[in-house]
Amino acid sequence: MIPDWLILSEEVTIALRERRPVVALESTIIAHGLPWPTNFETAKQAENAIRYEGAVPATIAIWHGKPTIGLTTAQIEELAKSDDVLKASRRDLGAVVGLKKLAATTVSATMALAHMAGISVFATGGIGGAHREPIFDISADLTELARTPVLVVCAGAKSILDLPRTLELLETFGVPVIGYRSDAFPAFYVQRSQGRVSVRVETPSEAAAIFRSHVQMGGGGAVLSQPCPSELAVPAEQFDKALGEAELDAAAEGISGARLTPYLLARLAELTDGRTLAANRALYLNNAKLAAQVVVASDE
Ligand code: PSU
Ligand code: MN
Repeated sequence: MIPDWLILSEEVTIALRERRPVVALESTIIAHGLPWPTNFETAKQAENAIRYEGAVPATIAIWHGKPTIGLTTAQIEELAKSDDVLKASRRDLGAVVGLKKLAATTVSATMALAHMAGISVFATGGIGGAHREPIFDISADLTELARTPVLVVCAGAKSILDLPRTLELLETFGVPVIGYRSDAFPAFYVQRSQGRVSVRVETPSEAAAIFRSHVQMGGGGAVLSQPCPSELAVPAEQFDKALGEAELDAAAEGISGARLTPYLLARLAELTDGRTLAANRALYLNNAKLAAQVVVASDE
């Protein structure tokens, strides 16, 4: 049963009732991850990519206190344009709903709401994880993956993070990292990290089969990773240099907590003349398409 406080669009309600494939999308990438108007264009393109594969997109946010599954184009545009949208991770859901706020949901909060609505596949750009030293900051995306049975399709974890630590935490939490046609754990804008996925697949239906078995045996979430398309991936040396500078800027400006990831992403876009932005867009659309293929394959 879907709880009555959860608002589902008519299209999503019908699709779920008829057991048609549905893919969840988050809204932090729209409100805080990408700048206007790239955010709005990319959000619409992600939805179109999902439809093209025969699935229904469900973009999720907290709309003035109402957890909403399946935003309208006008709502997506408002999130994309507005400067005062809150960023809600798992711990913030009670606060933004209780106080009737407008909030974008991160991977952790989107997973939680998607699961409550009965949606089990979700596409994003890159998940959060453990930040690099000396910062102590571990994304709630990891703990949500540990407990909520949703498959998160992504280009690995963000390249701004400590990826070996992030992978170790995923293993500790019992989260399978399924590599789509690649053994390497991708690094978001950068094609690959030194880390390895826990299992590799060649087809969407293999990924669906692993996820189904994982959940059957009491598992929580899983990651399905695919590298950024090679034409647009940022070379590792260029990325590392820009990140070094962005980290110094963040420290100098005293940026921490929920503001850190959006700050670093925006600063990196400036420092790379928009290369990280083009990579983010391409990898996100690629993930939306793969997520739809997996959910379509799960029904077969
Ligand atoms: N993927 C992107 N851009 C983003 C995000 C993911 O391509 O902005 C967001 C997701 O919502 C993810 C969040 O949950 O970044 C991580 O934030 P934090 O590190 O504060 O947990
Ligand atoms: Mn954090």
